[in-house]
Amino acid sequence: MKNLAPAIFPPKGIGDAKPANKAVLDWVQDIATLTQPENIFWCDGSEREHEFLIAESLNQNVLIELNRKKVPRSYLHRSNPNDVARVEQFTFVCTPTKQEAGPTNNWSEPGETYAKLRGLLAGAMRGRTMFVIPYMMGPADSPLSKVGFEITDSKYVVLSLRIMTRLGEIAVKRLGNDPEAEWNRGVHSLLDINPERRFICHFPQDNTIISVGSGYGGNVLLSKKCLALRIGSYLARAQGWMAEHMLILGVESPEGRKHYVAAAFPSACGKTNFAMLIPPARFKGWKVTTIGDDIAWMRIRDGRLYAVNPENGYFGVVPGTSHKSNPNAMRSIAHDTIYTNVALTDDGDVWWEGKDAEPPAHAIDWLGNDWTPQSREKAAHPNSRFTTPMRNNPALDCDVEKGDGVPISAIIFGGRRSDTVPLIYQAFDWNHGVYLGATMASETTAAAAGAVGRVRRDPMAMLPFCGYNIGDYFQHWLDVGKRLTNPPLIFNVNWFRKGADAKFLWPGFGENMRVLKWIIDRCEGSGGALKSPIGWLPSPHDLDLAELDIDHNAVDELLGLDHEEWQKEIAAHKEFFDSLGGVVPEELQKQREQLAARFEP
Ligand code: GTP
Ligand code: SPV
Ligand code: MN
Repeated sequence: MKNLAPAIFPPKGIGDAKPANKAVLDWVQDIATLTQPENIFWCDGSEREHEFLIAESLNQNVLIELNRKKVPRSYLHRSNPNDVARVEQFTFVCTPTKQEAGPTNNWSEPGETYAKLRGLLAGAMRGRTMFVIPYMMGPADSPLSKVGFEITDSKYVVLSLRIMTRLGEIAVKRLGNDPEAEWNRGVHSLLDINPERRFICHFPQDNTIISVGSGYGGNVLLSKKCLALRIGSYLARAQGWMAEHMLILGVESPEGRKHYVAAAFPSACGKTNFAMLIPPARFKGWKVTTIGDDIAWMRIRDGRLYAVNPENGYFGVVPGTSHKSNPNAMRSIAHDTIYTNVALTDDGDVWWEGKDAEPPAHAIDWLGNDWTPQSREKAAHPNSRFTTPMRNNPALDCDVEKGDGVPISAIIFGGRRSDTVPLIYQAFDWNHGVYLGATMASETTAAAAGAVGRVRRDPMAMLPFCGYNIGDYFQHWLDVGKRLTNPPLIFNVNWFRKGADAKFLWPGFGENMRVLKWIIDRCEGSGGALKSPIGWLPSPHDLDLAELDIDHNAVDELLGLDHEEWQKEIAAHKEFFDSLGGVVPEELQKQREQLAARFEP
């Protein structure tokens, strides 16, 4: 087998930041004995370490340097073509019983799974360097923050985690020397990047993740989906908080009144774009700021929900990103960014479908092949990504490091639905809102391997990320509601409804401010709405659509309820609940019956 990750040998003073905690040292020793690396590299996140790793990654073709004038300190990485997205079918939750993992997770027995994985890891790092990465999720002084260690044989993972997490000393300090302290154990090995030996396994009871056979994204940056969501959601339920697949944004009116909202949209359904929204000219004086673009950790304080973003950077979808759709993202990724699976132009710049301006006359596509505008293949993979520090975001919220988090006024659910679901509506109350989240659906995207465009139920956008029984997760949401004296209002949006011509009816992106404004109005008790069977619906004049080039019919269609479509939708809710095999809380069954009854004449 070709060695995919040849060892590197740092000079003195680099790679020797060995922590003191005995539990960590014992675990590293165990994994090293098993995987047999050439050497161990203890990461500290320093500038010197970074420079050394970049130089070695360039040497070994893990990274390609981009044109320093066009995109300073930025690099292109090409993943293996068989390894370009999360693999849900190879993702496992290994609780002691299948029932704890629940009907929506792949389950495998922990003892057998450890044995299988240890078999695959035996000798896997021979001739390679084993990196030990200490990282912290969440602001420095937050009670919600968590420490993780990731062992990996991938330099790309080290360089990416340096952007995505708070890496190094800060985590080591937070953990301290108590061998009983809570921290997450993550083991990752590329093995030979073979889909047949690709497994992403979670052991919630042990706070442990083992990922093998992939080098891509959410499969290997174990801080993200594996810790912050799957293990995170498990810990959150046990400890009384929430770990959610949500962006968090701040919105400030010209008068200086500020609200924070959190929004759960499934993968590749618009979180990063919404989190970085720039209001259109009509909304002069309004400001939108970003707390996070993918994950929210929330706790209850004084009867309200407060959220922090556990991450330190953005791992965002590249295709479609332009100065028109998302100027803040374009500015963020103009420097100090790792690009994965985009096209490389002849002058060392990056290109992708949907970028501003004309396509280059010639480029090298994400596979490394020649590409011209006449090529049938896409230049960038549909799930190509940027990895960029949140500090690059011109719209970063000033309270992003606030340990207490920011108070959440509204929670928004939303999916990618061509039909049925209106642009925006509001739940009647918390429990009804939980029902909206529990029954949301979305057309599948390139963020996960498999068919694209198939409508599937994706409760709270957590279907691939809930680390325990989904019925217990629904109950946790209901229980949190009981503890909130000042709960956020809950909404549902759909940017993706299509007209008869199969085109999006709604312009989306910055124009989503118009919907956000209505949400804020509702939070302040001012926005108008009509009571409909599915919830509070704005009428066209309740939304500020001034200076927007949109047809009246399109607006009617966007806000309309087609009773026939909703009969099918309610039947699909029932079918989904039934498919979960009796774990759905009584309250949500009742919500469904009430919804059906509201449609009766
Ligand atoms: P993950 O990182 O996978 O969790 O995705 P995400 O939810 O952050 O999605 P993102 O904002 O990256 O958007 C995914 C795709 O949807 C991109 O191609 C966007 O251009 C497109 N998109 C985002 N917002 C809108 C919108 O308001 N309208 C339309 N039509 N497309 C949008
Ligand atoms: C998602 O799929 O929701 C992502 C990308 O945010 S990944 O990190 O690959 O999971
Ligand atoms: Mn995501």
